[in-house]
Amino acid sequence: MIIRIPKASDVKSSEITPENIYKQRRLFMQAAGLGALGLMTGDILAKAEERSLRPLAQLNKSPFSTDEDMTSYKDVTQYNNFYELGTGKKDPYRFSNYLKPSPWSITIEGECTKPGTYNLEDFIRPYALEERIYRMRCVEGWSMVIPWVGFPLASMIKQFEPTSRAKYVAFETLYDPEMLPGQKRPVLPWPYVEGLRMDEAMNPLTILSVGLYGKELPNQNGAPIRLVVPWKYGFKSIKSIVKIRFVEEQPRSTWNVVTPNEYGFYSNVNPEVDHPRWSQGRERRIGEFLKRDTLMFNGYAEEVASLYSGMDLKKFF
Ligand SMILES: Nc1nc2c(c(=O)[nH]1)N[C@H]1C(S)=C(S)[C@@H](COP(=O)(O)O)O[C@H]1N2
Ligand SMILES: [Mo]
Repeated sequence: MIIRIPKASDVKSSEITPENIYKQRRLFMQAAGLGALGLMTGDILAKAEERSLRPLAQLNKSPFSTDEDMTSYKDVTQYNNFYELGTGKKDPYRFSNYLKPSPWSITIEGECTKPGTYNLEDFIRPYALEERIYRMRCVEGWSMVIPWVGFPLASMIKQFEPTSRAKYVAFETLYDPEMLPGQKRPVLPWPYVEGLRMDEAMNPLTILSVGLYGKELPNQNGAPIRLVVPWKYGFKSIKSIVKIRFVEEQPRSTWNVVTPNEYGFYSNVNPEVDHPRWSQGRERRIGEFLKRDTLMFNGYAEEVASLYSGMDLKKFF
């Protein structure tokens, strides 16, 4: 069969319409702030069917939980920061279907006696899941109360037997521009990376989360597995983790690499150390109208202040 490829000059004016519509759509997308992702109308429609999230059975509520009012499921899952799925607050929800969190594997590397690559199910099987209702504070000045489902990072660390050289734990998000289309643009250096000092990682408040509100994690919240460190600004809680490495030196963390004068490695919530461009003294709890005071270590001082005794928190911000 012979296929005739038309030249541009062959195209009749009546056939130009679809291209005009395409251009109009593109202008609309740019106006809506979505052009940066290069995503078109069809992509939004792909959102129509959502992934069904399995309920997670037999959860005990951790005594570390706060009894404050929880942020609505809608806000927890439709007001997000996950730049791999767009920079707008609703983008991660809108574009969540790009991410396929199953099958998923995690690689454990570095200074430990049991490195290896595990599929997610095998990786989490040894741990009892529990519910942890935590305050979360974003460096941008908003906060939420989220009922996470997860297990202590410390339990996992013990399983892999880090050597005495392991002073820090480094984490990496998936790099896959098809599943995380925000990675098609150099908004941040990809993949997103984060890290904790070993004693921070071992603190009982630090968890790996695989769910929220009693169900599996929605993609926009970092499915299938993400870190949750409630006394630090939200960006430390890295999403959609594929790699965990035990290291001797302080690892890189994405926002510190991009803007070191604004974001330090520690990034503990601290109302006394302002961001260079705004105060950190107050915050808006999503769903509430009036602002409230931000608490030292996001209200978790009793549990974590001792980790930083003797450190100048203005220097190590
Ligand atoms: N990989 C990755 N992890 C990330 C981010 C991101 O852009 N990419 N954003 C961080 C920021 S700034 C915040 S406040 C929290 C938000 O988590 P949530 O959307 O589940 O509330 O995720 C953090 N983890
Ligand atoms: Mo954040």
